[in-house]
Amino acid sequence: MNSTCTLDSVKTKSEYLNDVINIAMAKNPNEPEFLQAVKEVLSSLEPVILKHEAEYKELALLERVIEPERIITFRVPWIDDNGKARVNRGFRVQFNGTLGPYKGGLRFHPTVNQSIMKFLGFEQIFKNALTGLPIGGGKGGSDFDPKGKSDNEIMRFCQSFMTELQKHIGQDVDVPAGDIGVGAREIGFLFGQYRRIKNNYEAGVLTGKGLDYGGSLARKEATGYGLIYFMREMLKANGLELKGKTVIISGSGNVAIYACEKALSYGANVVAMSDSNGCVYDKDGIKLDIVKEIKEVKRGRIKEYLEKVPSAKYMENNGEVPAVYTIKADVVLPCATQNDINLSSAKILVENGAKAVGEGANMPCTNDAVEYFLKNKVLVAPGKAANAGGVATSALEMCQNSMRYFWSFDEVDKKLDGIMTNIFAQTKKAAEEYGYGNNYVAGANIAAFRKIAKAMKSQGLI
Ligand code: NDP
Ligand code: 2IT
Repeated sequence: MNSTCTLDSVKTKSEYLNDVINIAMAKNPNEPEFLQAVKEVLSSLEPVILKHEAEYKELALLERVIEPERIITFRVPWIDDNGKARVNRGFRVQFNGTLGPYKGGLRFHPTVNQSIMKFLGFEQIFKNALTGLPIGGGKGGSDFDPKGKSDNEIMRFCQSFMTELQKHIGQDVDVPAGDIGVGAREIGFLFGQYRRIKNNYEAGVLTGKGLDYGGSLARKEATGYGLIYFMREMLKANGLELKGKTVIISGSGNVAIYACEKALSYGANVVAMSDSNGCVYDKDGIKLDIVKEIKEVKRGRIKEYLEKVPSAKYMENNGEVPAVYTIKADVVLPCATQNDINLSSAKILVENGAKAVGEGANMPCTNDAVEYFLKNKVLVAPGKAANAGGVATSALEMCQNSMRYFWSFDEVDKKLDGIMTNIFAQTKKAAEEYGYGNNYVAGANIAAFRKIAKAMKSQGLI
């Protein structure tokens, strides 16, 4: 989705903070998603910055936080099934390596550009800090569109992409994983090419690997399950629970499917899921096995759900509010892409009685939509905290690879639950400490920023 971020300045009580936001806008005028993420994070840090203004200014800390350590862009040539030469653009943004090797997914989607790569890399720094695990922030991908491509085309593309990317990654340098359009199939092809070029079995160079060659049990489920663990904690802290709640989910990919699975296990009633064309509404409850078959096996469209459940309704997207957000729900889980919920969608959701929004996707709500939710007492679980279960479990995969050992599904799942519970606790504590009440959006930014700022200060001016 296109950013709806305006290029207006943000005014805070900190002159330093205002200056840095103005610098960001002047230096990145063509990067609306990146500026949106920067403004959202930095403006919520106001009380922290006011406390340490002189020190941070002297260290140029904020200027460094918003400047990637390195951006790599490269040409990805490949041959399609008709023998035609094609070219895509590849990216890797190595944003901040203070806490560990750069870590973050690869996105293959036609909308990928530098602004989107940078906003994702920026968010990843804070998300990874919240996990408490030793991982820095990075992101990558390509404007390659995997839709409609054969397995052979996907393989040829992945091999070409890795032929260049391998120069810049390594298990102690930068560890990519999946994101939109990149799942186990793509990670397999990427890993194979890396191994071939390096002549070295470096299992920890990629995560999200297949279970038969170094992948972690529960990594596939981790982002969606983690989102629901975070949601459980957030609801509990506010006297609510998932049991009996009506849930709508945007998307029907990896995050959406496993968020649905865990929400169902807590007794929620998930009534809708979507893809970029539209949504299915099944008031009797989504039958997840059918969605898995359509999406994980056939790589089909969500509309095909009706072939198995004719009583369900299909609603095509048209207009600025995606169809899924017109359905009444207590809990809303945007698990598709950025800026999926704009102010108009937020208004409809609030009018329909939404109590909580859990961001499974990265930055799925526009900044004005988040503000509207918070003003109307809707709880918001911010993506950089709520969807951190995926990258946290990736870090657990790296840990298992280093040990040349593996844990059972239950062991990984218990660790994941513990990590998400802890992320919520840190988020809540920071929000309360800085006078933000149950604004967990600000709480997550503050908890993460304090960790990064402290470590950056220790490592000197680099
Ligand atoms: P998948 O590729 O598995 O699924 C993406 C889903 O989102 C599909 O249903 C897709 O529909 C939909 N979607 C993608 N782009 C758009 C768009 N422009 N408009 C409407 N719908 C769209 O990706 P994931 O489930 O892995 O990722 C979903 C979100 O979660 C992303 O924001 C990602 O960054 C985030 N995330 C993923 C993690 C992971 O571990 N995988 C971890 C943390 C966050 P269609 O098929 O029609 O394109
Ligand atoms: O946005 C994300 O956190 C991911 N796509 C997962 C990254 C990872 O390294 O597992």
